[in-house]
Amino acid sequence: MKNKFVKAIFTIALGSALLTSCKPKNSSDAVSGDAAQKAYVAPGKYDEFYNFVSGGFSGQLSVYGLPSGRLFRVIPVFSVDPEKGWGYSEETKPMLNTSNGFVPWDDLHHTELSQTNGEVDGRWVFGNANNTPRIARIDLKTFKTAEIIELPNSGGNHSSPFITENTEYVVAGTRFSVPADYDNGDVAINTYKENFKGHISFVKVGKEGEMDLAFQIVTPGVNFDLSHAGKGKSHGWFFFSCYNTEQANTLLEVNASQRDKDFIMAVNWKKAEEYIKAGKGKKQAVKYAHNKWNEKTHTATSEIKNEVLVLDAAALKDICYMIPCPKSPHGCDVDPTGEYIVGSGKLAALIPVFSFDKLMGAIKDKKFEGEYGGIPVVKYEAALHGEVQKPGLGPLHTEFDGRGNAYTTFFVSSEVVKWDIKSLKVLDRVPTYYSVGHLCIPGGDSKKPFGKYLIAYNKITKDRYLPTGPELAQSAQIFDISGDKMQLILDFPTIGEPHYAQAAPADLIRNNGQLKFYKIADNNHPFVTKGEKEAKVTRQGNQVHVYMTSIRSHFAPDNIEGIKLGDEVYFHVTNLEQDWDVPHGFAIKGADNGELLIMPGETTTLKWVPKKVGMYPMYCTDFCSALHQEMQGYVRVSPAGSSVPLTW
Ligand code: K7E
Ligand code: RUQ
Ligand code: CUA
Repeated sequence: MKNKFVKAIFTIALGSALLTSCKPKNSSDAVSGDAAQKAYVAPGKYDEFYNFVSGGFSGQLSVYGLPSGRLFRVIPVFSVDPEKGWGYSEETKPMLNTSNGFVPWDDLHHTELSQTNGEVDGRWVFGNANNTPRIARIDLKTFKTAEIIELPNSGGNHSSPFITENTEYVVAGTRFSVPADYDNGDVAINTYKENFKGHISFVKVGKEGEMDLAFQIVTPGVNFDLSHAGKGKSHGWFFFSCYNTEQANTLLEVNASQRDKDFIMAVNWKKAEEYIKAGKGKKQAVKYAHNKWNEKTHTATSEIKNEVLVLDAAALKDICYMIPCPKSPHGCDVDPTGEYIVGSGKLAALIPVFSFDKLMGAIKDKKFEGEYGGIPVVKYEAALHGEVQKPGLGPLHTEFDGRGNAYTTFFVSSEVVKWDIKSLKVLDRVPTYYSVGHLCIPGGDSKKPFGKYLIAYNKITKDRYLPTGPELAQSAQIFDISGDKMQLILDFPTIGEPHYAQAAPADLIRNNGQLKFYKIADNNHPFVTKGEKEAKVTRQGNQVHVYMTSIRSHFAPDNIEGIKLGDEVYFHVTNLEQDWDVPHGFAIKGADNGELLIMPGETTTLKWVPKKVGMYPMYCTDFCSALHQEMQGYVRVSPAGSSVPLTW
């Protein structure tokens, strides 16, 4: 009865929200008074915060300023990017290697800044690849993707990449239950209950940020949706929202949401670490890629690993516990004190808030209501701090301001709701335009939020900008949350489809030892050319290596003859500039590997296999000086077997 009723309400609400949200909600008076001034950053002035925004199905990560909403940079991560030659240059191609070969696209949902003592520290930002499960680490000294690790036994790496309070681990949970890679995946889909499993990955992060897949925990088949680490008193625990605990293999609403409650799974990872140390992990044969960027040689390497250690949650009994959580929980967020765990049932009409202390008591006193696939299920009331009643429709994600308030997004009723964590009273609500997914408060999932701004990342744009045909940019909105009432101060368009985003004070990132250019003396690239006089062209069989330099405003060499059909030509271009902000580009007619963008002091390689005899112009693609247009040259391609000598 109750089930049907909630479902009916949800269906009606969803239906009407989709209809009404298409109408402009008097958008013109949404911004008022001093709002414009609050978002205004005068020309030549810097923003207060860096905002690292996931690019969704663009596979990239973009960097904005807050509160201006200005876009500074798109960092290529999981998708090729012709603008920067990412995935096109020979040096970067290995970064996109996987156990499935070269994968030039993915879907990046969540960004997570590294932390020290539970506070954002500005060293790295992590991102997840949802489709071909991977985690990337971006180095904030260079704003470049430094490392990508693939995750075996996973499908839809959604509950990822969330971190522990000293960045000990970056943690990921598989969204799809799948047969483990070490079992045979060639099974009937309707054997889901027997053969499909959940896996959580613990990726150890070293001093320099280097990642290593330390171990995995296998669970019965559930879909892990989102997660967050405990902090402070709950440091040592990790919390995952789980849906489809019916273990259905088709997720039509009737199937996946039959149960009144799904779960939040609490994981005692300190205990899991002890079990690993005690040799309780089982070695399983799997294949996954581990790709690293080497800052010394400016080349990437990709290694395929063959093994992972797996702990069995059901066999060990005391590393995982299920907490019932109303209908299809999505967001799973832990407040700055580490005491409160907020679950957000997408189909629920309330928000349950769990207490870490009560959960620990319930586990100690064995207040269980049974098992789920061998994992103890804690009684709902025994772990519950309380419920936020009638907060809105379709709760998704919650962040915190560090002043005792929580802010939750509501997709269906299209609003952000502010509530008091202790009393669970709703304090304020503002509409979003339209249908908000994630939100971000700088430091909002850490121990120390900077609760001045809140950014809502909306799924639907409709009438907010000048129309651009059937497809519109996604829309973000900035709210000032420094007062009692939230105030909308700015809309700004975003790239791809943002999900989660994080932000950090600008000075933290600016003062982290950011690099301005590479010292040419330190360039150890195997094909570096350290001065124009050393520029040359060499041939080994049909491989031609061009040791090329670029400096304002010419290439050396700039006229090459003796290339023959059937040759593979490698242009190794070294940018000799030793000045901030003077990249050169390189392109040649007909090249199917795009272009290069070479930073000062760097060497980058374009592979080109000419397909036709003829004259091929090449030029610099980045406007670099008054004589940029003069930065050009020719390559002559002769028939195979021609006697034209190699000259330059
Ligand atoms: Cu809510 Cu992929 Cu984080 Cu998007 S998920 S909204
Ligand atoms: S040129 S400044 Cu092609 Cu008109 Cu660009
Ligand atoms: Cu170098 Cu333009």
